[in-house]
Amino acid sequence: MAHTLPPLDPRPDLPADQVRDFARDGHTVVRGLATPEEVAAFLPPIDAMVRKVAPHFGALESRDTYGKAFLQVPNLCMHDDAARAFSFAPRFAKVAAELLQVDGVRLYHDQALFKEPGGGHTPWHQDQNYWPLATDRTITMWMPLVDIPEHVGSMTFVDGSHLRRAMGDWIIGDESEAAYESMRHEQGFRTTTYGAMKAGDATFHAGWTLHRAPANPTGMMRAVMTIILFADGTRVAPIEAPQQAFDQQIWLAGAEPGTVIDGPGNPLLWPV
Ligand SMILES: O=C(O)CCC(=O)C(=O)O
Repeated sequence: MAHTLPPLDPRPDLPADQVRDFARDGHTVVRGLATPEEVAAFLPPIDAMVRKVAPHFGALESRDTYGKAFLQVPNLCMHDDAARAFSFAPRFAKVAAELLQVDGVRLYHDQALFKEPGGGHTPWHQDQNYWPLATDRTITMWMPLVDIPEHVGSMTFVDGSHLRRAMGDWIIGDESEAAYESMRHEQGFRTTTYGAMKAGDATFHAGWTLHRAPANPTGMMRAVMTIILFADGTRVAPIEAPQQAFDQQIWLAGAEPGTVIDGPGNPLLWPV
């Protein structure tokens, strides 16, 4: 219940060189952004929500590559007080605003990404291919709620790829994996992974940063919560692909291109 949850209060500012490096690389890690005790308070309600809907995903073997990558459960904050306290946390939104170097950030949406035991790789993709947001000031916080060992691993990012913006128009799947993988060989991308992570560590990546994640060869559930935020003042972008029309309806309440995004589904999370 929300009243027993620890408050995720803001922390002091990030070091200036971390903000500078994020602008250059399009990704960073903040170790210990939440303490093990704090995460332990949020894991049970989030885990229960994911496990409740898990049967709807069907057997792992019957899914396509994207479906095998994780149980993707969006909008937890709209259905549960504890998830709302997590996803609306000023601590996380403040870090996002600092990294984006903007005065304020709004929620795009949250989602749990639980990679099951035996779950497949997450194909190379750029998130912002999905998002009709007329800004490059977008960011995802990706926080494991359990310790993730080296052989499960966290994401791999292509350094500086966010500066190229759209590198293709693939949505996530076998095609995006093959296309970006051959680009990687041809162009010799420099990549970074932060490897093993503790519960409460978090990576942040920009919406245009090209990334993937390895499969889960273990018997553990890779329980991860993500929060996607964008700069306050952002407008709806022209709709150029079917997945963007979907996002426009689901995450932006159908707001028309050119409209400033400020509806109740996209609350201002920083400053509070
Ligand atoms: O959790 C994963 O495997 C990938 C997550 C991801 O692609 C994202 O948060 O943008």
